[in-house]
Amino acid sequence: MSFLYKADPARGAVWAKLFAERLPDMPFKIWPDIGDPAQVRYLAAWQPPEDPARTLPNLEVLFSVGAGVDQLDLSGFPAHVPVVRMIEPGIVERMVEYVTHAVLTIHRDFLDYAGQQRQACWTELPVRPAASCRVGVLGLGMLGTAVLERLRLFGYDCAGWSRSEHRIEGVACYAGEQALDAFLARTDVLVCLLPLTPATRHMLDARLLGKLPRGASLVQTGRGAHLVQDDLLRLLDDEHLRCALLDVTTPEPLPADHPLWWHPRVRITPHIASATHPETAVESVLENLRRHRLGLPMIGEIDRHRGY
Ligand code: NDP
Ligand code: OXD
Repeated sequence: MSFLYKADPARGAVWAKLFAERLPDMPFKIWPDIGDPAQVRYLAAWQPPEDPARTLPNLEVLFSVGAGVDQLDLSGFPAHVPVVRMIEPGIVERMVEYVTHAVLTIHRDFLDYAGQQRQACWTELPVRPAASCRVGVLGLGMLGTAVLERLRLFGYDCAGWSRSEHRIEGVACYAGEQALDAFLARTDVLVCLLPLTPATRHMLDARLLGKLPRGASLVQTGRGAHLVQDDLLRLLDDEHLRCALLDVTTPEPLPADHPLWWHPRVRITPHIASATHPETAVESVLENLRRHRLGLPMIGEIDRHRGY
């Protein structure tokens, strides 16, 4: 019985060391050195091998090395193979840092000041209290909830939107399609932390973004395909939207001549908002291996029909 890792090799080396210390009886393989494929019972991957049912005929669990699972082509995995996403504190904390920085950048006008600096311009802009800045997070899961809990401490007026009802102290929670317009109408900084599913693909289009108040901004930390990029450009040029901070795009990376790279009201980072922290990620996988062996539910198992 072996555990196969197929993702970033540098992180894989850390996983291998931790597995050797914590679970020495489990041979740990790093793709493409998979050993005997029939021995592979567990796979941790960002992108799984092609035709997994044939390549890894005895696979029992697929672990995503990320919090999202849309990057995994699950069509080749038999229905009995559970798919488990990454639930670990490191990925949560990195995302909280990123979104906090993004919201502060927008609220405290740092994009404007960067533009002013390029023109050697020294002009004070009015300082607005955090309470006057209405932040709205799409997605109230592991990441959206943690982000809102932190932003609330800065005094932002916080709200979130999800499919089902949630309760988060100090946060106005909206649920379902019927509540979306009201949520958007009270949002100055929209943060996307949704999973990419058929229901959320291209959801951030002109229709939805147009329901934000004039002068609102976007922080896009979900997946590139949530956003209709041409619609975003149009809304920025019309000054309906003030600015956009994009961590994810379509494609990744954008071609060098893509207008988003050069737009003065857009800031782009290369899908680094968060990442699993190998030490805590391995802890989480080891706990799930223990649960799987005992026949207990694993933490982070997704619903393959729902897509998250
Ligand atoms: P979770 O699965 O914990 O939460 C997803 C949330 O989205 C839930 O609140 C869910 O609602 C809501 N949701 C899903 N579909 C819909 C829908 N159709 N309408 C309304 N709400 C919906 O995910 P995480 O918080 O762990 O992660 C979210 C995403 O963040 C990941 O899928 C990934 O795409 C992205 N990500 C990006 C990273 C980056 O570096 N840029 C890093 C890590 C993740 P409900 O609670 O009702 O089910
Ligand atoms: C993830 C990511 O889903 O890094 O974990 O995007």
